[in-house]
Amino acid sequence: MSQDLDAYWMPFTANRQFKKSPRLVAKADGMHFWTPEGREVLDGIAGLWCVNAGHNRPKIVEAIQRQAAELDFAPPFNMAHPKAFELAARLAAIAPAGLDKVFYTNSGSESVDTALKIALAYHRVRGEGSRTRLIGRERGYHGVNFGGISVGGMVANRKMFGHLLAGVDHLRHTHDPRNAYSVGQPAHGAELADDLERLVALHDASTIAAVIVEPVAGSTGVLLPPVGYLQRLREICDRHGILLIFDEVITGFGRTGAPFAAQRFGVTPDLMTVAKGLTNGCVPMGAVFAKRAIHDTFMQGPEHLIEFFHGYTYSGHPLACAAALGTLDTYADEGLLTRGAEMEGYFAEALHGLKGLPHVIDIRNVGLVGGIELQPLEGQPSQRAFRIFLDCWERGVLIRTTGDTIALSPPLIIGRAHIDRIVGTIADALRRHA
Ligand code: PXG
Ligand code: PLP
Repeated sequence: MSQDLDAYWMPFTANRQFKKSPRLVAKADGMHFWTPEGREVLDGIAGLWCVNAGHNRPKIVEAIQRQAAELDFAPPFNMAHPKAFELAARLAAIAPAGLDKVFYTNSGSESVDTALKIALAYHRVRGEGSRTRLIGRERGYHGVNFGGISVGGMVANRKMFGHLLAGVDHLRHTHDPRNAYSVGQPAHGAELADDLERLVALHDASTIAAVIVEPVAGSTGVLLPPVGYLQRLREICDRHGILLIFDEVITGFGRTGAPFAAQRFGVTPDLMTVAKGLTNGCVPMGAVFAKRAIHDTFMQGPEHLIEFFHGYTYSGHPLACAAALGTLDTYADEGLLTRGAEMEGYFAEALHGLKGLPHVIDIRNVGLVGGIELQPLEGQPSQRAFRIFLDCWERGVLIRTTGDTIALSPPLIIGRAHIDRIVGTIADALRRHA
């Protein structure tokens, strides 16, 4: 490797280990990456849960190229460009019923912090400014900004950064060993939603603004909502005037077999955060969907005043809007937002076929998301899964590991032969590392 790797401080990476044996990709198309040396690697994780339509899709590439030549930037404050409106209308049309207002950000982390701010400000503008508490959940991942790590539940992402936001509390996570090897949603644990009642009893509803959860927790190992859990959370929020926020940064745009997990599970939140699949990962972009009534609550007072003091230089960036429109076209042309439901059966069967292989202790799935949990190596958490990751990479399959769980989230264009190849490569790796 002749390239100088020194200056780049890499995110969420063991920098020293990586730079000793770097893994680079230089090209991508469809279901595959290629390394700079030209070695083909099958993408089992849609880049990083984001390239839902597969790589290098013509409508997206052309939209970005055209946009860059036509309008490189448009100021988003007090100004706009047509595609920002066109995209918002298209997004509202596929969103869960009622979530028809769209606020743009540049990432999932920004979407989360934006949604938390909308929740706090909403209560305040409607005269309930005492609702300042935010409730997250253990093992939640909501990005890396201060709001997101405050409501998040990953210890390593929190412990180095001081006191975080004040007044945050957490529900227990829903992972329960009784549910091991459930196909799809697990049976046990709806009652864990009652934790919210416990926090209401402790803090009083008049102090709680919102609760935020991932419908399916992705980053902490593909944890599904038990049957009835999200419904119960919705009921408790309604009873106490608490806003329910779904963080759909991973689950959005077809990942669970419906356009959004809210639709898959039949529960509609008040606010919904997205990113990743919004632009097929091609240009950074995120968004927050809000119920019309929440948006309209802000629309009071003199018309010449700003209603919500928030926004980013790159909110609704022209390149991002163009990429998102090309992405929505591609999803629509190929039925990708529901293709996960069609492939779910085959994917689930392949994944659950790994049961009984060395060190496998649980397998979880929904749509085109899978989690394969391994027994950690004694005293070396996450190392067993990392060895499987390296083994698969060397054999041309890209997977992702989090702790000792292998996470799969392939592009939604995946075919049966790709599924066989990914799962077969993992099976061989598990046998080799028995
Ligand atoms: N919320 C959720 C639910 C996410 O999964 C974010 C917010 C933050 O998005 P940004 O765009 O700021 O990264 C995420 C991101 C992994 C992994 O493999 C997951 C994410 C990001 C990087 C790695 O676990 N999710
Ligand atoms: N820091 C400074 C000094 C700025 O001027 C700005 C925006 O103008 C920001 C941070 C925020 O940047 P962004 O809008 O890209 O989030």
